[in-house]
Amino acid sequence: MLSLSCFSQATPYVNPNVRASESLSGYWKYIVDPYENGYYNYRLEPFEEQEDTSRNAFFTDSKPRDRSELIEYDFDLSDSIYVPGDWNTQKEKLFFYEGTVWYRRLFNSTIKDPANRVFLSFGAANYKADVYLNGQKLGSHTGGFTPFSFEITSLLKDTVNSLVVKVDNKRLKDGVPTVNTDWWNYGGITRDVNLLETPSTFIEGFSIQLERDDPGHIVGLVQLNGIDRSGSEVEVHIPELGKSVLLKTDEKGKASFRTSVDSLRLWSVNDPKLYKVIFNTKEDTITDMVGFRTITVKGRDILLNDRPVFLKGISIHEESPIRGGRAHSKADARQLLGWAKELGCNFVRLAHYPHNEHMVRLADSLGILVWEEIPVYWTISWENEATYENAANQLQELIRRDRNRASVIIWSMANETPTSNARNRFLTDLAELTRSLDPTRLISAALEQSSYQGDPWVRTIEDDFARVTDILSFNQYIGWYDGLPDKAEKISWKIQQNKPVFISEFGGGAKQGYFGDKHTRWTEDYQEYLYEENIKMLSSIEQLRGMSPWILVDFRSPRRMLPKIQDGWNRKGLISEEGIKKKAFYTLQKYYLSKE
Ligand code: GCB
Repeated sequence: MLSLSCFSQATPYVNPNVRASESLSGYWKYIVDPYENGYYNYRLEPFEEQEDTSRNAFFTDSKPRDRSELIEYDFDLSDSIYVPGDWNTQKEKLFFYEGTVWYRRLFNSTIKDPANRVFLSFGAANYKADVYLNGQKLGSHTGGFTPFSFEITSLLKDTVNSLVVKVDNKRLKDGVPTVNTDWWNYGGITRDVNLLETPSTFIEGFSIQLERDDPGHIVGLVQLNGIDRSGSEVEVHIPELGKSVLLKTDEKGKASFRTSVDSLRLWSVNDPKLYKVIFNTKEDTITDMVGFRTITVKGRDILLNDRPVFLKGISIHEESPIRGGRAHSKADARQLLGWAKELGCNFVRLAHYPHNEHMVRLADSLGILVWEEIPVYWTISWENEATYENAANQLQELIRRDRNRASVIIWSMANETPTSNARNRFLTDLAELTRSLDPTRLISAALEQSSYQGDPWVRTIEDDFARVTDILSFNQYIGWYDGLPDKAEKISWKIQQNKPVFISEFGGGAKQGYFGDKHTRWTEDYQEYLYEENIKMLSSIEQLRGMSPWILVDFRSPRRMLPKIQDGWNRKGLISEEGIKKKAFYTLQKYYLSKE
């Protein structure tokens, strides 16, 4: 069962997917501010920390009061940009920009009941967001891929409200991720922004799922927020099952439950059954669609509802092919997961950070299993406590958002991180935190392989963190960074851990439409050959239980600048950025369709 601490973050997350909301999507005004002139005075002191805040602070959204006043910015006269969306692909001049951009949106309050509370909810903003309403700071959020909200009840005006958001996507050495990644650092308010109205005491969060060791029971908990949170009645209602459970909250506003169920249709890949679940209090109602299933590991098998499953997967970056830029919409999710389905997948690895919520909700309804991960990637500052806190916070925000998604079966802690004591401690702490928040799902990390006892032809996994994970996952690039594709048949694997093996990455680049012989790098033929040889090699690992090759679609990366071939794109996609399938797509498809 999920732990209560998952709810206890400083600000509640009010999820627009389970209650009525008003979208603030649309064109917002923006000001590019590379020197953070709207944030600091000329002595580099933050305006917001001065007693008498200057009206030149951009978040005050000021206009000259008379014809003499000096105000050196004007949102009304500035250009507009669409929210949600990254700035890089919307404005040519911002393509390579990394720094601060200020956003402003005016809105009228449409609050229905003055006794209600109002929240502002962001799906994500990359990387740091400072949020102000009517000149007052609501708070800030760090981490580019997880949702956050702020209460705005006391600041909301009946007339026009000015919402200003400072978004800064500068890469930071001690950040999560750190400065070095293989993806584009898209900046901006990249996901939906919503206004939500709740009663004065409202349902802040809930979890509901099948009990891990007893699928005859549903377990869960509810957290209320507000003045009347303690001693309140909550009804958990699943109409289709004829189930209704009445609870009373404790002094902290929490209530947990366990109730028997029979004739439940379990959520599975072939039958992704979702039940409508309704939570009612005297004042509040929220509704969600939830699937019930178990996911466990037994020896070398992964069991979905107690039955072995082979994870036919693909890795995906959160990029919208064809339109370009960060993906954020339901339509983007439909395109990406539609291709995964066509490929024959029952599994996707959402790399290398939490993707938007539409992806996991659609995976729930399509019957696709999901690996989710946080951007603990390559060379994180393992010794830095604040870096750990940041990673842990992103993980908690992800779990809080997706704990009711049946599709999500694996929380991944990290990708290709070099082993050291500090790193092992960091990851082990993250894994412990994850288990305390959610002991029902599996834990993994994309590890690295090495030679067995110095023999380059025998490969193994030597990593202390492998002791902690439920699944032994690793990336390997035989045929691309490590020899040519024909090397694969000469390699054997000596896996020493008695765990299911999952290959979280393999692959190679091809420029769509470039053909040649199978030894010519960048041709579709080379990539096809690489897939054929890798699939053969990996199939010889007796305990292989799945894979998510790298990657579904070509994606933008500043590390990939080879002219005429890469031009700023990592070409390991099975599909080009224009949506055209390469030969290797069909190689993998054939393999997946032939597998149970
Ligand atoms: C990796 C990384 C991935 C890169 C990929 C590559 O191992 O995990 O983020 O994009 O290799 O293409 O080199």
